Amino acid sequence: MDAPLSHSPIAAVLTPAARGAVAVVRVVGSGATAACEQYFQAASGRKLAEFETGRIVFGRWIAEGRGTTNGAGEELVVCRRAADDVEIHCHGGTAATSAVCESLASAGCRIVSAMELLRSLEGDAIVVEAAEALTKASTSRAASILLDQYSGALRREVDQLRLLLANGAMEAAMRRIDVLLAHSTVGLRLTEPYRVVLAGPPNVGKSSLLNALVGHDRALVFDQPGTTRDVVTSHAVFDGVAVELSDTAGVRESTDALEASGIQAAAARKREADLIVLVFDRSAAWTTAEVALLNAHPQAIVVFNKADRPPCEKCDATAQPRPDGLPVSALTGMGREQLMHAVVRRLVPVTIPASAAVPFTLRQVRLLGDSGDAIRKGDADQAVKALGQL
Ligand SMILES: Nc1nc2c(ncn2[C@@H]2O[C@H](COP(=O)(O)OP(=O)(O)OP(=O)(O)O)[C@@H](O)[C@H]2O)c(=O)[nH]1
Ligand SMILES: [Mg+2]
Repeated sequence: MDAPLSHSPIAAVLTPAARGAVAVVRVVGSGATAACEQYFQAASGRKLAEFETGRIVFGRWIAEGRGTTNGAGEELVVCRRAADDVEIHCHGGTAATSAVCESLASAGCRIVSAMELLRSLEGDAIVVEAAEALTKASTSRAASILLDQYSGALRREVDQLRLLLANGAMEAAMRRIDVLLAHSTVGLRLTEPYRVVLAGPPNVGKSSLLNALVGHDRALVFDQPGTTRDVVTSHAVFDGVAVELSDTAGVRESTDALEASGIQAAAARKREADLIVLVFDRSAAWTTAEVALLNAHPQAIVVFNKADRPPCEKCDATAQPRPDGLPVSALTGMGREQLMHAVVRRLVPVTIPASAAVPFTLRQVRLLGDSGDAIRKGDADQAVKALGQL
């Protein structure tokens, strides 16, 4: 009979299932080295177990099994990190890793996901969550904050909180939980971009502005209103913050069915947005249509594009004056940086100090919230219990 699964070594591909020069498979647990030895032949002819740990060993992976010495097999390097903890560095892509994993499965290893492997080795749930989040971080700012949590910033803060509660310092603990929850507004968005929608009347330069912000011609620009019909998205990084920018159809009454459907798609995108940037043309008349758009989106950042042209001073056709807005020119790039900063200030109002503790999963936020609720009720035991689950 096979050994129980929990006693088998476990193996996982650590690198993503994508194109890459090198992929890494890790094998851990009692019998890991023996399992690798069934397929790995060191170029020197020595057995893997004879090399000291930490040594990088070049050789071949002979999928047919021990004893095949005809020079076939995948060239790779293997490193024993510890007695029964082996890393196999093979060619990237999926073919080589699949072949290695098939061999390892035949040798009795249980093949698991990279996160499962980490979970089975790492006792600290925050470290596991940070490792997983790190694989999804798309900016160095996000990666740096998550690396701090991986290295223990949040764990140390949780330990401090437990100490404070044990000493009856309920108010101090509450203040620190409030800081953590404020930081979580940033933490929860480290692995997905903020959704920013460029909206406004037709022909004001929304598509031009999208192109200026992302630095290449992503959206079609034309000197006639009603050019953009579908929602056009592009990704960018503003001050280290990942944003998904959506350019939308200009809003106006339209009898054209296609344009009307584009305007509907724009409305749907605006409803899902974290932030709307309302774009107007500084050189065009300010009418009731512009006022209606402005009133429909009171939280929007207002931008007056085409600021390279003389402003339209005497052509306003409504009693409601133009609001304050950021003058920009998609044509010359004027105001571009200021717009990016304004967007980031709005999306990320909290500044995270270096090495600060930042909760970054809903689980963490829920448990911190539970702990805070218990403190407010004067229940220190319950507060500690919630923190204990972190
Ligand atoms: N002078 C000047 N012209 C601009 C600027 N931005 C856009 N334009 C011009 O304005 C016209 C419309 O630009 P688009 O970017 O297509 O405008 P839009 O708001 O996306 O238009 P729709 O998709 O029809 O709603 C084009 O002729 C652009 O070259 C600007 O900052 N300055
Ligand atoms: Mg457009």
